Amino acid sequence: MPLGVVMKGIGGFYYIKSSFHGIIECKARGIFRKDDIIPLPGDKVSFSIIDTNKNTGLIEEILPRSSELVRPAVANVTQLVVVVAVKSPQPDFLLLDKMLITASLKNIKPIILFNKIDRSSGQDIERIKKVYENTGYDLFFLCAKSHEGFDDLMGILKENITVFAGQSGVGKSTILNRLAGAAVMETGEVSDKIERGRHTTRHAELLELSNGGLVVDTPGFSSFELTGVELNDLELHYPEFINHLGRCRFNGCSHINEPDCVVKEAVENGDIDNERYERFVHFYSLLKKQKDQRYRK
Ligand SMILES: Nc1nc2c(ncn2[C@@H]2O[C@H](COP(=O)(O)OP(=O)(O)O)[C@@H](O)[C@H]2O)c(=O)[nH]1
Ligand SMILES: [Mg+2]
Ligand SMILES: [Zn+2]
Repeated sequence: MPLGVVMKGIGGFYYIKSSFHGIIECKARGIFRKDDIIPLPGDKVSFSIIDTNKNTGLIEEILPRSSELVRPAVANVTQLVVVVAVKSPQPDFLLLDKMLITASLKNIKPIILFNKIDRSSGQDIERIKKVYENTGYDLFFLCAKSHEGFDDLMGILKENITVFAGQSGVGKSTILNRLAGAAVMETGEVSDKIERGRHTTRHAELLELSNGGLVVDTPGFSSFELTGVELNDLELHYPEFINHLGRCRFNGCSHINEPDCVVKEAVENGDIDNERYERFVHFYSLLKKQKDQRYRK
């Protein structure tokens, strides 16, 4: 039976791309609905052909997923590129760190892409570099308006399903249009888009690049909650903490108030960036509050 990838789903129809048959319009077997499984963009599926002339078929089976994102709803995502504008809109570093943690939680490789470097002084960029260069994340600095830096970015997208996420207006759609070599995504200033956005519902859709990489644009969001992270696991989602873990004086050290804490020492001597650590403390307190509330009920 042929295999393919769900590129998008609209109104009960799924568009499957397969190397042999091209794009096939499929319905899903009723059995999926019964099991409460809906094919998602990114799903690898087996399908049968119903009509070769009309290119229609039926999804027979959804293969096991390596990851599942909820916002946007996409399966088998391998990379999350968090796009941050160095200026306009002002970077939201809490949002950035939340997204990095979420990717790690879902077994997806996080990548940070700082865009609009033409809008900022070298000093601002140096400050951002200082905070993130020791984290172990892959960093990209880009001006979506020029051609610089796109070859490297294109290279890492090959053989991956990559979601581009970030605040509205940071340049996600501009970057994807440049990568695709065509204006496939709607771009523009935030104010125009809010107007237009009212009339359109958007579904996640996979876009295929010339090197075979699959990418997904997401509309920006104003809020993004940290969900599903266990309080005691938060430290594991900070790559720059990993080498220090297990070496604090206390077993199960939260790295907040305990004495002889190796993580805090690393912050003091600059191995771990102070801003990153402060946001860790912020998330830790939030998760702790949520946990305490759950127990009180
Ligand atoms: N100066 C500058 N403007 C950019 C850059 N990238 C995108 N923009 C502009 O920022 C605005 C928002 O871009 P858009 O791609 O729609 O952002 P999205 O909401 O993240 O998809 C548009 O007016 C773009 O032309 C860049 O690197 N430099
Ligand atoms: Mg956009
Ligand atoms: Zn500690």
